[in-house]
Amino acid sequence: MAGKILLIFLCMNVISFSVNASLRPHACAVESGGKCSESGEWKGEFFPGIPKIKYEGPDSQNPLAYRWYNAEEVIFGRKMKDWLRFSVAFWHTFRGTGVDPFGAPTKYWPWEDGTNSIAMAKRRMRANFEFINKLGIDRWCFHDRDIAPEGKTIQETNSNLDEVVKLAKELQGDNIRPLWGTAQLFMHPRYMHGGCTSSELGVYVYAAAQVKKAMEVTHYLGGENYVFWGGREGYQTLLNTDMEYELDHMARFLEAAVAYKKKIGFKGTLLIEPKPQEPTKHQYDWDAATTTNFLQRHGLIGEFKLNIECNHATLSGHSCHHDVETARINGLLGNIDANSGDAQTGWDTDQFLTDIGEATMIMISVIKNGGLEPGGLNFDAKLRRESTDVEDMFIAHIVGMDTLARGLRNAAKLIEDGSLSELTHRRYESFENELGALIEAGRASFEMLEKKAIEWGEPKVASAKQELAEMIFQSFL
Ligand code: XUL
Ligand code: CO
Repeated sequence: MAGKILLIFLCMNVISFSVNASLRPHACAVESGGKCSESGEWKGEFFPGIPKIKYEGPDSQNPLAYRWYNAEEVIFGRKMKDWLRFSVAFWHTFRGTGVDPFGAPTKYWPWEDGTNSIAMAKRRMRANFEFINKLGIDRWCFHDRDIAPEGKTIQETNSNLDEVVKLAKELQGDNIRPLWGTAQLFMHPRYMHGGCTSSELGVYVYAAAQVKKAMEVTHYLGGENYVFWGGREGYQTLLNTDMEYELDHMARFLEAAVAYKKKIGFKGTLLIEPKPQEPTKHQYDWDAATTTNFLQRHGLIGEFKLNIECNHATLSGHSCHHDVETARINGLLGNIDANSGDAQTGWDTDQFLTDIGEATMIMISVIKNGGLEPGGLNFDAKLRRESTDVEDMFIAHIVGMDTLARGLRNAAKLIEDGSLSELTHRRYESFENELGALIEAGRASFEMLEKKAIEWGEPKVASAKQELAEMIFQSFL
């Protein structure tokens, strides 16, 4: 447990304030081969030798090609790229350093100079867009603080952010947009008790100012959604915590965000991303069901949807498919942070999803949901500490994209074939009569049901056919 708690902070690997700067190269990276000028500008490509990634089909042996993701191919009347709506997560891909609680950074990307300067932020942003363009993805996600450095005052921080965001807008061109933006309310020490659930009024106020600005820049960049992940909105011990009071504060904060969204004309969806714990011992948005209940209780249900992250779902003791389905049947499936945990570890490893079965189940839900738009599939996933080549950044995204593309193909075939849904449908067949209809209409009293029970006697109970269901499912993988 102690080990787990220790891992919590660094395994998030979200931003590199904690990186041991003395281990990192300074000014222009030594390995830059003269590509980095005195002004911090970068000459030429960040990823030389890496071509634009193309679809080559399942027989390809090329690690820098798609085997299953064929952006323009139409499945169930929609292009693959429009079903999948992939997004690169800036924090993992461009701020992840490979640190863990026992070790220093392992990744020294050639364009990094070890500083958190604005020049570095801009150079990194250029690398981000070359990366996205080479992958052929149209979307990216960011936290305010991983794209631009925090200043000494709110005004200075906001102006840093404006400067970097202005460049990002230019680099986005006509096709690339943020799938979502968000405010990072968990890294800075001021947020140690939470942001909107902090016991300190000054922190609540500061968090509001930060979210206001993050919503503005997401809107400015044409973002399609805005995410609230309450990493520290929770508690470490109930002995000093008024849970009801904190939850009410959270609801008021979210109401203010809804009002501000309307005021600035932001049309994107507001999303809440559940996670049970890490970094807190208990996070209030525990899972999809808990968050749905919170939204319901506070009258926020029409204003928010959910961003389901697979590794968060597994941390809460569910499968990813379970939480995606819980969100879907409540009409709240807004976005998926498509990643995966490790079956043997109990924390958020944020690995790229490579399990074809899991991807197929997720995509069945996505198809049933009629797609995710304006949401999508965000790769909230990182290279592991030991993967240190620049090309690994591409390979990781390619395998993640191919896994979900393969999942989409399998899910479409399964749905088209119909035998699995027929098996499911058959299980409930006994309700397809007059009495079943009365029950479903809420018109069957206990007296009426008791009469039937006496008349029918002991019911016959059919097999659930679980293994057959698994056999059918597997034949489509
Ligand atoms: C942390 C996590 C975040 C959110 C955005 O576990 O998933 O990166 O997705 O704040
Ligand atoms: Co996430």
